[in-house]
Amino acid sequence: MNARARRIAIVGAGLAGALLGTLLAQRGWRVDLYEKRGDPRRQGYAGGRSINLALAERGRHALRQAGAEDAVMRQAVLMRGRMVHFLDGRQQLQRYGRDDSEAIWSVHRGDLNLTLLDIAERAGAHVHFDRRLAHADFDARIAHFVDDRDGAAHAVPFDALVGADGAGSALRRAMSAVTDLGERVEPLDHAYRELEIPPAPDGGFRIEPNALHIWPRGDYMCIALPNDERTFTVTLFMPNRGDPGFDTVRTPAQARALFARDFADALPLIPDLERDWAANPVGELATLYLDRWSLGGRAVLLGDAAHAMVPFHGQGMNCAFEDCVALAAHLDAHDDFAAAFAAFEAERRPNAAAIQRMALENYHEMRDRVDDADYLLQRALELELQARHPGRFVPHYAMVTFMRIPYRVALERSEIQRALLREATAGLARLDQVDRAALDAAVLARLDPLEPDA
Ligand code: FAD
Ligand code: 8RB
Repeated sequence: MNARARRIAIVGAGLAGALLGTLLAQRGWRVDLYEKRGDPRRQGYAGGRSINLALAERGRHALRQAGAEDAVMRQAVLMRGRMVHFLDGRQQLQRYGRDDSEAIWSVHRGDLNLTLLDIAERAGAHVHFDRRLAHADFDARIAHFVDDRDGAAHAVPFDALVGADGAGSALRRAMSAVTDLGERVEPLDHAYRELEIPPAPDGGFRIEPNALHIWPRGDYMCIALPNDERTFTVTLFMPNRGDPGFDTVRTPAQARALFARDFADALPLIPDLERDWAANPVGELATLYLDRWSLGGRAVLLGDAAHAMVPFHGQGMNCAFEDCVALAAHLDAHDDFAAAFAAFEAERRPNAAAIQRMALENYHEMRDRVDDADYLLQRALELELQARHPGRFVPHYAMVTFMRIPYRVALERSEIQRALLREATAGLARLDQVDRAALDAAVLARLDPLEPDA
């Protein structure tokens, strides 16, 4: 692209917007970011959403490209596995990887966003706060922003717009007004509500800090992620309708009764359960599918704006960050926006669809499988096969979380592996009953070695 065209406007300075702005500014682009909220460094962070997120290798790698990894990791809390809380109060740590180099990290959303904004500005990106995209004229290439403090309108000419404005994307709405993006929203018939475990009286963590806690209960579950200020954010996921469901568990007293029955060891950890229940809204969960993410060379969507997903693989942010690295690379490699956007979309759309599907599948695994004997047998066999066939049989969770192979490849291989595990353990109760010779032959026949640098 000629020097004059290396100029881009990004809508949304959330997680993806701030990272993409950094990556492009570092490559010499003129970057303008427009964010509907005020500057969080001046008025305190008003994210309004869960305070922590799980960061995995895909996200860390993207942060590394932007020189932001060290600043983020300084505030991150290690989660080395799932701490499963059974109904009888027993707990069991199921490690995510072979050692602590294979782990996920809990990061504070507000701190992360602040760190990324600082880094974006230091790289030379221009961040304009209090600018909410209202609509866009793609023929005249003018974006219309509103300052919600005084209602003032601001018209801004652009060369190309990137929509990093989240699941409720205003840019997506503007694009849909002039073209059919093939938008489909599939709501999950489950929702969530957040609660908090405060620090212990001595200021420490009330439960094991270095784990992602799960209370699997079949059709519903609680999870808890640690925060560096010694609290945990607890999320209850439950059907919208049912027993229990958000239609029957409505009042704070009904919530306490549910916790007393099904999450008895968690209840004493949440002293303000009634207050949290009343204060925090029920959040809806859905998957957003689009057939197209771009409008010629004028606009492109990424992150949640393009492919919002259910939370159960903890990959929404990680995937959004991976999108940023891919889009920056395609913008550098192509002479015009239309070609760059088309190449980006071709690369990322199948991968987004794959992680959307794996995220839906992991809900079932988390709430209903992690305490099941069949599952534990298959999991043990998976670890054994990983050791017997390094670089060929890699556990599903590791492919998604600790590697950067395309999500689409992870999904394909996971399906083959799951079938192998199921066939090899059918009707068996113990690992020593598995027919190793037949299984080894099947692994070699059905799985190619992974590329060495993936
Ligand atoms: P966002 O981070 O939502 O950023 C969008 C930005 O655009 C915001 O700053 C917003 O103010 C701004 N904006 C919106 N509309 C406009 C407009 N009209 N004009 C200008 N600006 C606008 N992912 C993980 O990987 N791991 C996790 O553990 C995890 N936990 C999560 C927990 C919760 C409670 C939630 C809700 C999500 C979680 N996610 C997690 C998903 C993750 O938060 C998202 O996938 C990620 O934030 C997407 O980044 P984004 O930049 O596309 O959107
Ligand atoms: N959005 C996560 C995992 C996988 C954990 C495992 C799951 C809360 C909203 Cl539900 C969930 C995971 O398989 O053992 N890694 O990271 C994060 C998760 O939920 C986040 C905190 C969340 N996301 C709306 C609520």
